[in-house]
Amino acid sequence: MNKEREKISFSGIQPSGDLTIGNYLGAIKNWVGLQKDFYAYYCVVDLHAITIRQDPKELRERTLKNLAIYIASGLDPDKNTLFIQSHVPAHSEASWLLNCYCYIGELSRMTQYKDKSQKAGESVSAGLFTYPVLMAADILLYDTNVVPVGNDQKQHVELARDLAIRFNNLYGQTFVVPEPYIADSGARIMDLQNPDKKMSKSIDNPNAYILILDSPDVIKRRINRAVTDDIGVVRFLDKQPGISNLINILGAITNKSYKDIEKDYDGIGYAQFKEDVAQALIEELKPVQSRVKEILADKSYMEKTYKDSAERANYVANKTLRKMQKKIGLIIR
Ligand code: ATP
Ligand code: LTN
Repeated sequence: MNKEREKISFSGIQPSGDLTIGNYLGAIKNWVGLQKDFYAYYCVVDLHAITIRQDPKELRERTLKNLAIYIASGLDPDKNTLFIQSHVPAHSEASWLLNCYCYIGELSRMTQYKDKSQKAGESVSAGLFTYPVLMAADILLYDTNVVPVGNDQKQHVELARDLAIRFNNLYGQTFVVPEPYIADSGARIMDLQNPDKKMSKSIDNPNAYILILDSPDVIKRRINRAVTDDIGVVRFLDKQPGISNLINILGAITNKSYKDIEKDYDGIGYAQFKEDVAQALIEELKPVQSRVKEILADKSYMEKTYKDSAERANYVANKTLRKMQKKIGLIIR
C-alpha cells in the first residue's frame, strides 16, 4: 500500500436533495483526487438529512442514488469504504457522548445552524442544533487525518478539532485531530440566479442550480439563464459575481486558473463563454450519468457494496467507541 494511503480522509454529503454541481465540483471531484494518497471513508449522511423533515420514500431513493453517484464519479468501493451513515450505530452513540463535551455557545455560533433555523421558523429540531456534534462523531470515529469539504463546512470541522482536543486533554490521547481540506478551485460554486449565495440542493428555484444528473438540454438552459452583468468582459472580479462563478465552474472542470480563462476569453462575448461552460459541464457529467444508471440497475451489486462497506466501517467505529466509553468510565460489556 502507498505509504500515504495509511492516512485517512473522511467526508459525507446529506441525501437532503438531489446532488448539484456544487456538491460535485466542491466535494466529490476532490474526493476522487485524494483517493490515491489517502484511505477514504465517504458516507451518505442520512442521519444528518433528517434534521430537516424528509419524505421517507424519497429519502430511501436518494440515499441509494447518491451512493451510486459516489461510485460513478470514480470512487473505488474496493479500495475505500463507501457507506451509509445509519448502518453504523456507533455514529449515534458517539454523538451522544460528544454532546456532553460540547458547549451550547459553540453550537449557537454555527453559521449553518443560524441560516437553517431561520428558514425552519418555529419548528427547529434539536437535531439541527446538535448536527455538528454528529458530524464530529463521524470524523473522529475513524482516526481521520483530513476532511475534504467545501468552505461552508470549515467551521464544523473546526468544532470537531476542538472536541477532539478537549477530550484528549481530559482523558489522554484518544482522537486524531483532523484537518479540513479545502481545494482552491470549485471550493464555492454559487447560485446561478443569486451569485452572492452558494448553490444548494435544497433551494426552491430550479434555475438556481444544476444537478449532476441533469440532461444536456437542462444544463444548457440553466447556464444560458444564469445571471451575469452588463460589463461584457469575462473577468474574475467582485463586481462580476455571476461571471466569476461561471469562470470558477469552468476552472474546476478544466483545472485552468481564472487568469488563463480570462486570457482565453479576452475579446469574446458572454454568449460564447456560456456555451463553452455548458459544453464542458455536459462532457464532464456524461460518463458519470451513464455509470449511475448502470449501477442503480444492478441491485445486487449495490446491496453487496453497502453491506460490505458497513461491515468494515462498523469494525473501525466500534473500536473507537469502546475506547471513548472506557475513558469516560462506562462499563464495557
Ligand atoms: P443543503 O442545501 O441540503 O444544505 P448542500 O447542497 O449545501 O446541502 P451539503 O450536503 O451541505 O450540500 O454539502 C455536501 C458537500 O458539498 C460539502 O462538502 C459542501 O461543502 C459541498 N458543497 C455543497 N454546496 C457546495 C457549493 N455550492 N460549492 C462548493 N461545495 C459545495
Ligand atoms: N455537514 C456536512 C456533511 C457531513 C460531513 C460529515 C462532512 C456530515 N458528516 C463528516 C465531512 C465529514 C455537509 O456537507 N453539510
